[in-house]
Amino acid sequence: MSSSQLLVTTAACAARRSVITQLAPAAVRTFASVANVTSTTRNHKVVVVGGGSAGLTISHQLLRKGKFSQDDIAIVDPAEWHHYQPGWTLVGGGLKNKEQLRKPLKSLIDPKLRFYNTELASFSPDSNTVTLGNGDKLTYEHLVVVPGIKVDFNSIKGLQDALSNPDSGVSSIYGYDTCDKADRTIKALKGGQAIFTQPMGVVKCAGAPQKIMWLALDHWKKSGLYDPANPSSSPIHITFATGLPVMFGVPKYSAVLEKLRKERGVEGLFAHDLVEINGNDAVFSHGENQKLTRKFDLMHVTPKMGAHAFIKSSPLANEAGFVDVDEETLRHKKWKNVWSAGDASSLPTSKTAAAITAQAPVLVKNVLRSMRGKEADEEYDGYTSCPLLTEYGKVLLAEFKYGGVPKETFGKALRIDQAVPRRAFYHLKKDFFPWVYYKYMVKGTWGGPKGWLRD
Ligand code: UQ1
Repeated sequence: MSSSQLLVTTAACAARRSVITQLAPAAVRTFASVANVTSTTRNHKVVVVGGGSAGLTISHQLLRKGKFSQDDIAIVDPAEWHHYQPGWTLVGGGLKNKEQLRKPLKSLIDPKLRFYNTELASFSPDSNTVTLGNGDKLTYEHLVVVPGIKVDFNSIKGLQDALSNPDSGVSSIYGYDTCDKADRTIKALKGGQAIFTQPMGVVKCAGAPQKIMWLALDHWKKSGLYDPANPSSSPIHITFATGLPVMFGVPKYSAVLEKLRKERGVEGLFAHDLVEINGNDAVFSHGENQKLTRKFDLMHVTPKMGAHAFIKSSPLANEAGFVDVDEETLRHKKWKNVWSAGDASSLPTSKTAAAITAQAPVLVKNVLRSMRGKEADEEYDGYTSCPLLTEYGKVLLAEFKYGGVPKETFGKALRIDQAVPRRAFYHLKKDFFPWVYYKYMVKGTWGGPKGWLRD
């Protein structure tokens, strides 16, 4: 997860800069340097691209190993704010205030780290160099590429306008500006059709599009506007329209959620992908070039998401635009001193902050081992998690690894089935995780299901 949107300077600007530095005659070059046009180059042992969950966690875990001096590690990120994005569902459900979930990014970075609060323009992995937006260059021994993914509000026609129109009934918990609009629109709805969407393709936290629906349903139920036992005669009707063929990607949890959907009278529109919003019409594509138009009074939209352009266009990306790393070691498949984790990586697991708790220690150990000339043999098993709110006061704690195989932290020790929604998991999600995140995780001392890290 990351609010760190590393914007690329325009190609034209970058090209102009390199022409000046490469072709200018000496006299002009002197003039250029006086005019502060020539770029500088600085060296760091590790450059971390991105100050989101993965960037902060990895940088501080590295620093805590005691092997690095002042400015050995650098973080590049243009963002002013760091957001606890898993909390935006709680904002949409009226349980948290969005301002309390963000902190100035600068305030979260240890002074021993060098912070470049600027965008990144390009990667030159053959020369161990990255170029910043202002033309300055950083060289490195190891590069950690963790800028997250882009939530593309332009991916659905009419979405931007609908979101910014305060009267539209359209919201999204996937953005700081619109997460509280979800709460306002849910509370304002007294009758009519409510639609909750999930797109086809990669999204972060694949459970969130339905978490907000379950909270809304519970609110309407408590307000007497929705009767799960008698949905057709309730003032409000609820539809979950998803690009996926099922409720959730892991069969064990999907079965439970499908049962809940049926019990609660929610219509399922599977393999339906929202492509356009036109007034109160939602247009979905499905099947082979077929379109379905539905009227709505409230709609919660999950936009499409994908790799940032500056990653997609770089040599580090795979075809889909993600940083192409080994699934177990997190090391780049081509450049041995390049690493990735989190949303920007090609790791075939669900993109969550919980996944980063398991990825970060593996990446850190492997970077340190390879710095000592040793084999990078620490392995990530694909662990990720989705604390899925099914109503106010209850969470189903999905935890799984590669292949959609459950890997439940409390299952064995407490002899419980985490697919059963529970109050204790609700408090983990609402109170414990936001607290442990800012107090320990971003500082490099929280290992997720493993608890606190000691070394
Ligand atoms: C976790 O550590 C964490 O980060 C603080 C989350 O929040 C985003 C989580 O959702 C989960 C599941 C974990 C994993 C920790 C335990 C104790 C299961």
